[in-house]
Amino acid sequence: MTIYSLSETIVPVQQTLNSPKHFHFFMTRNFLASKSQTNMQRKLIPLLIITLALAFNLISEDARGSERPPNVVVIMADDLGYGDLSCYGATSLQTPNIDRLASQGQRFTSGYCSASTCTPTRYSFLTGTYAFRKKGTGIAPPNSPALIPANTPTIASILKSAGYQTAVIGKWHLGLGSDRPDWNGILKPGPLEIGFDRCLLLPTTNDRVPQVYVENHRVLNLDPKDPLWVGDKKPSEDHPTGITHRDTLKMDWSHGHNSTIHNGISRIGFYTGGHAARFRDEDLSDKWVEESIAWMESNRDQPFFLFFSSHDLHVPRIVHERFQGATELGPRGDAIFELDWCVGELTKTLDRLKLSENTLVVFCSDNGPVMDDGYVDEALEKQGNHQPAGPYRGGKYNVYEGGTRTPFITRWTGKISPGVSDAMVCTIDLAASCAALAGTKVPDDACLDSFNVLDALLGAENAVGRDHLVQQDNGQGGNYGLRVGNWKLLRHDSKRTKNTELKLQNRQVGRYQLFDLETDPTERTNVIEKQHEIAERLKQQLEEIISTGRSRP
Ligand code: NG6
Ligand code: CA
Repeated sequence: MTIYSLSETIVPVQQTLNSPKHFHFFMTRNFLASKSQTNMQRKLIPLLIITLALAFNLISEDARGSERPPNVVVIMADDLGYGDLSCYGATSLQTPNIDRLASQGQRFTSGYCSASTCTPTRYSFLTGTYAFRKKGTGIAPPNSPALIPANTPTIASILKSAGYQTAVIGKWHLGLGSDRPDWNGILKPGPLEIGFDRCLLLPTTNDRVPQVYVENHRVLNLDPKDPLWVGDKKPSEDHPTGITHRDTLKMDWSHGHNSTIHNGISRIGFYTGGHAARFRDEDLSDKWVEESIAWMESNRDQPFFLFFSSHDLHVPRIVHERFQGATELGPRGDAIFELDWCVGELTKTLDRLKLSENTLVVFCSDNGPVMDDGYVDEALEKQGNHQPAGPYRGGKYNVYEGGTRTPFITRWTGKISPGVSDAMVCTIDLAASCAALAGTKVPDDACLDSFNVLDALLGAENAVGRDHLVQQDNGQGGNYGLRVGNWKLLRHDSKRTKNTELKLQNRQVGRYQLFDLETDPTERTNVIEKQHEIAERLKQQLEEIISTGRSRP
């Protein structure tokens, strides 16, 4: 056997071992260079090559393991408040799976979403830019066009450029299409145009029409012979609605939500057709969990980013039959229980695929809690002692702490030491922080308000997170909160609010209020007169953040 044939046998061995090609080229070329070898050398050389190749393979396997950036799984709940989980103090229901996640990772006491409604928080989470900077980012209607233009850098596109596979599964609520969604054609732009490789979506919220899934660019299971029409006017005189057929509903509405009926529930907006594509509310969570598991399984060998966007506990709170009555709190509590089940299934899958030690899981919410959000579902009647916003004032739709300070948990087995963190972090920071995690850069003109708080997310000792945070209610020109350390400034630009307490208050208070969260976490004592200097400093800081168009360096 000549050394030349030897090299031919070694190369395939090395290739199956998956060791870097330049290594064996280097090795074989150097040994091949000398033709004057003794017999002994001829016998030893192949052995040496094999030994070195094996050793190098082991080393490089190891190096690859530590070089591979971790997967990122962001689980975003809908309308989940600070006090809604047992790991955040709830006693009226138990959330064992989320509690386990918290006990294995960091549980944040100052974790925020950036807005107190869904669309602006999701806009900011994906783009890393405050939604108040962009017109039209308030709660999106059923026929909303895509609110994030194609090719906008997002957490998904940033991770994709770092070699991740990316998917969003669940609620979208950020619009589809350029002028409006083309329900029977190609739904573009959407997630696939801003960095996601795959999507399976509920287009808006489930209290808005239509109840169909969008898979990548199309409505899933749509029969072309039964086109889907979506609009905001009643399509015909005899079209059944929540008003005309109220006595047939399986869940009554309390305000709004009285247009087209599907699955015994009347919704916001009208639609006809697309019957084969329609889903049952009860099956949403199962479908998304099943899809997420399949997607993680098929992407287990490369870094992936999964945005699991739950609909629990948004209205209508219709959980799967097996969870109905799971709690004493009625459908709202049952939806928290269903959410907890989803978290359990996803984390179990990571364990089964042996990915928990290579996956950063972030659990968060899109806005604070609301009880009656338009359906008669006993949320208030069965509330008992349950405090959905925990100790905080307000909730969904306003800029008190309860509107945006929400459960926030990070877990990365073996990397994050378990504990409770007071560092201030926000969903808007995930873009810059995950870029750092993946070892890539955020473009200078993107993610204008996203701070790299990775050390806080990973539970580093003494990490403080951000030093300030702007909170907003809904869309542009609404109300703002600015937290700096323990100080919280409220700026009321809009008297248009769905929150009666705030509406009344907006009439009574001036444009600004100041609270000391250390001594007054429930924002009851306005100290704007007493703390004039601090108030002026915060007013100016807020104005600068709004007018300069960015808050990160
Ligand atoms: C409101 C809806 C509310 C909910 C919210 C959006 C009415 C009366 N109220 O306009 O039910 O859908 O929009 O919620 O229609 S969010 O969590 O997606 O922001
Ligand atoms: Ca929400």
